[in-house]
Amino acid sequence: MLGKIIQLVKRSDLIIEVLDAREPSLTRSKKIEQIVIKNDKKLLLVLNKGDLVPLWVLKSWKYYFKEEENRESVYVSSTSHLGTKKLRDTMKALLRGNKGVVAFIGYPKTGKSSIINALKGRHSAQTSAYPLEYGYTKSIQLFKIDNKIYAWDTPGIIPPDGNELEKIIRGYNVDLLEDPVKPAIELINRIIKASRESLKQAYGVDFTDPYDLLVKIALKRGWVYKSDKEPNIDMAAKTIIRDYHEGKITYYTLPPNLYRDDKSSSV
Ligand SMILES: Nc1nc2c(ncn2[C@@H]2O[C@H](COP(=O)(O)OP(=O)(O)OP(=O)(O)O)[C@@H](O)[C@H]2O)c(=O)[nH]1
Ligand SMILES: [Mg+2]
Repeated sequence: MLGKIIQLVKRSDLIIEVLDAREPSLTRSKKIEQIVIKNDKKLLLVLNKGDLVPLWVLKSWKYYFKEEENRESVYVSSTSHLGTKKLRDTMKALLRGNKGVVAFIGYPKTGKSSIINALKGRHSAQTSAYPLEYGYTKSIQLFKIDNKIYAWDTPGIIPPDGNELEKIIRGYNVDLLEDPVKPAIELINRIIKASRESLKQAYGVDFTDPYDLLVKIALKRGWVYKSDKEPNIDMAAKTIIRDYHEGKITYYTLPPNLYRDDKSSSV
């Protein structure tokens, strides 16, 4: 897989790493960033799903990336079409107004395809498909953004790594999990730390602890085993993980040292 990423980086002028604005640190791939830097390519961080995070948090992350790493970032919500003009302008500026090819990379489910769709507009169409290799079912696709900019969309190019919690935050396929309950409980605990209210709202139930939330979701939706009428916790656990990626749960994490960029007012 690394070989393919290197190939892709080499044939692009700008690399956009798409992060989940709720978990910018955990959805960053230092490995990919090193490849980009080694190949002397420009890197832009995009915090997507910005609609799930307060504006001051998005600004704090932007400020943090700039201050700590001198790295440019843009925050957007691709599904609400917020910040997409700013992103387009930043891409153009980084390409210095020249023609260029931009590669969108990132862990699964961070919203790479949604961003490209938001940028494409109605009139430009998909231009070609570039098969990764013979027999590989997924493909890296090239899209036309405008007259000068083309974009590679990459599916599942970074395998979700790390511990169980990190893996699911990084988009590991829930259907492949042997036991979805344990990581779901870890995820719930992490979300509770930031916002217990968001889970209550998302599922319309109150709960005492993560396990109780899974039980209540299962019962509310009628997911019980026929034999003993016990709640199907596995199904509730998978649902929470899926909902998390589909952008139904709002919460945030903050940069290592809370950076508040009160001065900046532009979105
Ligand atoms: N709330 C919210 N949800 C979003 C946003 N962008 C994407 N999503 C949702 O996140 C999920 C994944 O989006 P995709 O665009 O398919 O993500 P991807 O990175 O292309 O995923 P892979 O191709 O599987 O790697 C979908 O359910 C989207 O609707 C956003 O800005 N806000
Ligand atoms: Mg995609």
